[in-house]
Amino acid sequence: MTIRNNFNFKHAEIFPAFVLFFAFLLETNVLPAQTTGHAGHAGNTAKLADIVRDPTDVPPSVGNRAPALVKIELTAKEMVGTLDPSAGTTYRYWTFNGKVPGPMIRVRQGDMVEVTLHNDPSSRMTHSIDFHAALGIGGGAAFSQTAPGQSKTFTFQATTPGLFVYHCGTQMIAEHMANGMYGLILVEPPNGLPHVDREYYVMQGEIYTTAPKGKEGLQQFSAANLMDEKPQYFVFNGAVGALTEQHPMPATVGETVRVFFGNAGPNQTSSTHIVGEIFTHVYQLGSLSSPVLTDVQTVGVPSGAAAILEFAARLPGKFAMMDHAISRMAKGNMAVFDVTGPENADLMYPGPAGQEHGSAHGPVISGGMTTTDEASNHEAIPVASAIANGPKTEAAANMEDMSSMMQMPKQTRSPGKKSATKRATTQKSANASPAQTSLNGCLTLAPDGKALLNIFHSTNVYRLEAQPFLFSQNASRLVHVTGHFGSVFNVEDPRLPSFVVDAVQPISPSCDTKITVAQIQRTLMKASAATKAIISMTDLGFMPRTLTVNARESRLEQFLVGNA
Ligand SMILES: [Cu+2]
Repeated sequence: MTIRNNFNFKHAEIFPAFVLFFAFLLETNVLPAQTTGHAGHAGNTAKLADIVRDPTDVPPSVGNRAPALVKIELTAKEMVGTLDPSAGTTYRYWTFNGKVPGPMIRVRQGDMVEVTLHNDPSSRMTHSIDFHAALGIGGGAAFSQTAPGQSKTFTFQATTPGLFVYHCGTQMIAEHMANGMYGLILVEPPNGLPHVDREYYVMQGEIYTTAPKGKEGLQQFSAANLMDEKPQYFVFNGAVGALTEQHPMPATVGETVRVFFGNAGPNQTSSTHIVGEIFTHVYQLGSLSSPVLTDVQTVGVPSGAAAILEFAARLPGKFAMMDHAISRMAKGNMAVFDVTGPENADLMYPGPAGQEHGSAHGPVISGGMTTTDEASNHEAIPVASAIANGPKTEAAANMEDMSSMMQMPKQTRSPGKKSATKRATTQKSANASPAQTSLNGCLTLAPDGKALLNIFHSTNVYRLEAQPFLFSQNASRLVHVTGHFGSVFNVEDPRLPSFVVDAVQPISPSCDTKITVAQIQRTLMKASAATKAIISMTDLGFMPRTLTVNARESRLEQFLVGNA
């Protein structure tokens, strides 16, 4: 049994006795620190660092061992890392052990945890650590204020099971947290958590910069945006694309998956959700002593809190996890579970029930909604609402003339960006009407992963916004979309006004395929019959690698066969 007596502690004379007492009670053993970090004291801030935390960096369960003394070493390092690879954006992060989040720490209820914080000599700032799992003023921050090149040690007892956030507790704390100084500590109950097949470590964070997202080069921290609580980036594990491109999280059909999820904030609550999955078990707010929630769609995780989220991988595909405050996707908030294995047509398949798949179902009945709503599926759609902002005569003409259905309808621009483009001056209609309209064009991909609709017979390009906007089957296709103009995102690039998508109809399998007028006609007929349909999740999936940027200059006539 080893107890190191180097506390920087006011009551150091009584503390060792206190520790010895508990060590005796708990039959304490000394264990190596169960952290995932690659400890080291040399920090090279001149080189671009990979600050992204691999989500598989999860320490093993405590199993059935007795309480022990666990020694944790952490090193505060300030380093320039990639914030958004797609835009060449970099940022000066402040980290624990060079990664965001810092190491996940896994201990047992009743363990003594001895924490040594080193502050790398290359640091500019003092740093410290505050464990939400610790009882005591500042969660340890009072004993761990560490100047560059120095080290501090303190010890706490892990009294309470649960998943807890830790973070730097040096003023201004919000800045230290926004810059990446946070992580999770899991205090497992005796015998640990129930077995699952895979465990992942994911933390959401906010980054506040002076320039909006998408700017190349080293970005400056913005204290003003931090105080306004308006982050320019919402990231998982430190950077845009960290858990989509860099470390998508694999699983196999039939496996159970557990996510140790923390929200570092420092300001916003996360509404964590996986598209196309339902959490089977949720340890809400990270509590391991409360009843477990079952069958949950979206989990609220406040800033400075955590949750344990579990699901069963039942279908193959790319399952996107994000904050369902879904505007944040455009600010980088996205993770992917890449599930492989056999299809399960009992759960979902394209097309009418039973067709090709022969899956079992009960007797066919109508219903599921009110008779009024059912009848509304078959009502004629008023002409005026089908074409936004056009005079009725023009709209009516458009409805009759199939070739002009392929023309650009008059578009509505959101106010406040008049100077942005020449096109704006050619369009008088600046009133942001939410009226439904329809567009035909070719889908391509923006550098930030958003889908763009390149309109036929026009140089206009629209950024598409939906919930979530994740094309796979529709990628790089000629498509017909219905929706309305206007979005919060056009502030990012005023040349790309947004089109909020209600439904997408593929016209042809690719932007390079020749199509016939009849094909478009059939698509439009289908579209008008399905105006009320919400965009189908079966058509969606997160597969950015399969999207290709092409045909920005596409024109319908290039693809048409015969009369246009
Ligand atoms: Cu700090």
